[in-house]
Formats: sequence, C-alpha cells, structure tokens
Amino acid sequence: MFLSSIVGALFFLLHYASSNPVKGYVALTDSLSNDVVINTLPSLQLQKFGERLYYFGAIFEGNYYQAMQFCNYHDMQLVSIESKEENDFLWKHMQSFLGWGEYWFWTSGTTMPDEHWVWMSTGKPILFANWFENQPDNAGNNEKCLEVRYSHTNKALMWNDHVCTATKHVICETTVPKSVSKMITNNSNCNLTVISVPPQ
Ligand SMILES: [Ca+2]
Ligand SMILES: [Ca+2]
Repeated sequence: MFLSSIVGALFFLLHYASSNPVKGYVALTDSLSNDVVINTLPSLQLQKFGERLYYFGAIFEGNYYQAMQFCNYHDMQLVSIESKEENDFLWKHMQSFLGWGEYWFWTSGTTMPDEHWVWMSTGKPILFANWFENQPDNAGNNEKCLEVRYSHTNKALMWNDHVCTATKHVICETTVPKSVSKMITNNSNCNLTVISVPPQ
C-alpha cells in the first residue's frame, strides 16, 4: 500500500513535469490596475540579442494598448521586429520554453492612424515582414494592429493583422539594462494559456 502510494506520487510528478514545459521564470512586481496588468506573475528573464534585451510576457494578456502600457511601465517598448534575424531569434528563444504550444503576441506594429504599417514604438515604417499567407487582410476594415504567432511547426514567427482590442501575450524590448534589471526578482512557476486558432 505504502509502495503503491510512492509510485503514484512519482507518476503524478513526472506527468506534471512533462505537461509544464515552462522553465526559468522570474517574478515581476506590479502596482498597475488589473485592467492593465492581468496576471503578470511570473514571466521570463530578459534575453539578449545584439544590443537589445527582450522580455517575453507569456503570462500577461491584454489588448494592444494595454500591451504597450505594460512594456512602458517596465521601462521597455512593445517589440518592433525589424529583421529576419530578430524574428528568428524570438522564435528560437520561444521554442525553448513554449515547445509545441501555439501563442499569439502583440508587437508595436500598426496601421494607425493613416493605413501605413509602422512600428509605434520607433515611429519607423515596417520594412521586413513575415506575414501568414493571405495576410494582412484588414478583415472587416478593423484589423490595424500586428500580432505574431509562435508555433513549433512554422520555424519562425508568423504575422497577422488583427483587431487591436483582442487579447494577446506581449513581447517587450529595450536597450536600457540598468533600469530593466531592477524589476527582476525571484523565480516562480506558472501555467500558460494555450491559444490555438487560425489567423482572422
Ligand atoms: Ca527590435
Ligand atoms: Ca488578419
């Protein structure tokens, strides 16, 4: 009886570990309202690519405007993906903790206010792009914000225009290591919300 209980506990732990691929999370402390920061605890450590640092808000979910507020609050900017190398870096890093999941993330890309694609965080036009087939389609004449999709099979972040008020995860980036490092605290565990829908 005792032995079977031990075996059962081990089986549970193995199952739990295999179904929770997220590792290396750190907790952030926020004082924003729940409307702006929805369950930001915990998230990933900052990752370096060239002169940039990236924060993967795989726990945070909010609309485009809330995503921008979230990054700004942490002295960062909503991500602008300006090259294939940057797009590939983001995908490769996500692969290490998202595995076979599928997740949507907001970027700072938008067609507001004049129908031209720009990075809101930098004010620069979008030159490199990696759109899904048949995207951007500005469905309903109401898709003015740029989301990117992580999935294991695509081998790169794929892009789609979508409704700005939709809820997504977030990627932030910055070049200011000192101020960013102050917000990093302790390790913690978490569960991710799996999103698996085709682009609209
Ligand atoms: Ca960038
Ligand atoms: Ca679309």
